[in-house]
Amino acid sequence: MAVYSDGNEHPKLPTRNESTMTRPLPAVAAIAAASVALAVLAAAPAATAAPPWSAPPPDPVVTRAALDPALTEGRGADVPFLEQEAENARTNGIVLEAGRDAYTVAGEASGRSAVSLAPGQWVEFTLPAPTNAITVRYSIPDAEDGGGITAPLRITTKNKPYTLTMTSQYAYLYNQYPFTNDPNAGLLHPDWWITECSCVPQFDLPDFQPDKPFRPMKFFDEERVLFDKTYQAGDVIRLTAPHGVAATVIDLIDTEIVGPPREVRKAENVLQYGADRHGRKDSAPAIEKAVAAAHTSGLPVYLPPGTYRVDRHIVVDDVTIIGAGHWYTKVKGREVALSTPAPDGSVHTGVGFYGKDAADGGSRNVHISGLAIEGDVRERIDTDQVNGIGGAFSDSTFRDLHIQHTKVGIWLDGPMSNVTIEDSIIVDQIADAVNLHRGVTDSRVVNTFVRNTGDDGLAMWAETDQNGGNVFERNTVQSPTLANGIAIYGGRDNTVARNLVADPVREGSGLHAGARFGAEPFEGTLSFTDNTTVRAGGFELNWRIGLGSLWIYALDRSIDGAIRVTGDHYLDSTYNAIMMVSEWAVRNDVAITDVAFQDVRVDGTGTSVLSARVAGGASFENVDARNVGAVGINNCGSFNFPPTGSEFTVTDLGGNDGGGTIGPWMAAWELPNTITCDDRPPVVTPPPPSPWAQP
Ligand SMILES: [Ca+2]
Repeated sequence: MAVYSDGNEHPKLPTRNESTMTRPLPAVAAIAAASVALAVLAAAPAATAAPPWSAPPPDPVVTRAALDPALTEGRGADVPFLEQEAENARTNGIVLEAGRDAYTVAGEASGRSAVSLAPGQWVEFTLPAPTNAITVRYSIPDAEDGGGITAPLRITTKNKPYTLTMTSQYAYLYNQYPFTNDPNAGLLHPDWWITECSCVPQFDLPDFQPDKPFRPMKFFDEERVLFDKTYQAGDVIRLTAPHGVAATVIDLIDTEIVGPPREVRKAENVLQYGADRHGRKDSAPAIEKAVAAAHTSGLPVYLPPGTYRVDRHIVVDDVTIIGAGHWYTKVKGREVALSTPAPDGSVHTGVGFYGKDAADGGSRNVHISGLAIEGDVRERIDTDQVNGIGGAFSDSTFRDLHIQHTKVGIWLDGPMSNVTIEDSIIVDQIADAVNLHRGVTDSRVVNTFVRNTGDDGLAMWAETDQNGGNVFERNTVQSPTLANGIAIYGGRDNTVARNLVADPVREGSGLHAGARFGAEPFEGTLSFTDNTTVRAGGFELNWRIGLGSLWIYALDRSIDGAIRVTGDHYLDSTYNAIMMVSEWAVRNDVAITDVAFQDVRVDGTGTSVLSARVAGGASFENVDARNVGAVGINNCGSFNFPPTGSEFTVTDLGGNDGGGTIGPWMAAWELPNTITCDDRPPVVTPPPPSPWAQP
């Protein structure tokens, strides 16, 4: 989540002196305008001559989150596909200059770069392995008045052309939370403080008009194609931009071998109950009949290959639903406006499998696997239940799912216990990919791949009822366009382990623990273990300071539960590797007191290893850093600057080696609490991450 529960969009800047709050800064609106203009700029004729089709193909550059896979060994989801970034491929278009600013196309691209193609231009990839399926992440412009466009992308293989339909109908959100599809809208909340003028326009600057489109975001979408034959390693696939589209931006492709569809004979087959596998007729009643039959027969429900139209929730309890695999079985629906709001406040409904409400006891023993859920959610309405999976489930599993274009892929409202989400792909969401909300216990999200969320990738939110004993393990989260890769809001004894998080953009970072949004306290031990982040720790637009790739934020209350960070790797942090922070207004009321870092590697920070902007402290043991851009410890404490030193104490437990431009990152002179506070030290861009020599 990136917006405060009190309705304020911004925390006040815990700045060192008032002058930095009022100093005019480069208008973000200007950056926004520049990024939209990019689509036009990128359409300029390219100078690069096209190599002939017969030229020997370049070697493929296979990456994970735009990194050498060797740098992420053992972390992140074990996915069946191989990623290739377009910026590493051969093209006669333009490689976008790498950049991490919000509201820019490059900033939202994987690896923070992509290729922009004018009509007829192309990018081509050499296949690293046999391939019969491809996923393309792309961006095309919005319609002039919003709402998106569609256009064909030509895919040429050595003996056959295919066409993939690109759309920007699910891309492009503008303006202030909860955003709009209208690029021409004025401020949605003129009575909110905004960073663009450092003012509340309605009261301070009634004539203020933001540049339009204001704060454009969510430029990308992705689409996939299953070929009817298998191509070999070394074969070339060329993507050619359509005519009539000023610029087609290709971010990356994923290629893989998809196995044959799964057939389940001993099952309640939805076709027997009248489902339409061609996606024309509403299949919800047929699926419900099959579910009812399954309750009697004890068999699973089977959805053979096909597209099944479902425009509302299917409520499930005590049933197993199996598809032929998420490349073959798709449950797809339109978002439907309700004539009267539902009791839960929804004004729309849409495709989704829902458990019974927790208030009604929830559902139990539900197992759904092997299918895709494709929604039709184009705007963010927080009261709408338009999620791929929703409601309350205990003792349930969700496996091998592909969820796209819903509001939140899987939003669970507990209390509930023992849910497993595994081996799934959740992409192109308006908000989170997964949120374990309210009293979710002993549940796991494992080996799941997340890309292009409009809010936190994976979240645990202990609102009202305490969460506990949950695990996020071996997941990959890429390019959340708002908020965090992985966020933990309160909870007891939760674990975040062996995940890979890349390229968060704004109002959040890679890994986050926050005492905020009305969450229950942190209790027991929150563990961050063996995670890797890359290109996180970016610029916080409202505070106007750099975050940390991991950031711990005490807002509603102190964080005095134990937080143990062990074995994490923070690579290429845009600003800091680690931030511990409070809010200016509560800086004398809260502290973060029981945090220990051990065996952590920091490779490349634009500024510091640790930015401390809260009272309390942390211990460090064997935290090694290199390519550190600023002072290792930027210690502001809680900004009272007493003569006894900062209110934040650093405990050196030994073995904290390495550093950067200023010398050792943990130098004796910084300990235990030397005030080194600098809101905005100059950023020194580090070299790209590289292998860490074995000790
Ligand atoms: Ca890219």
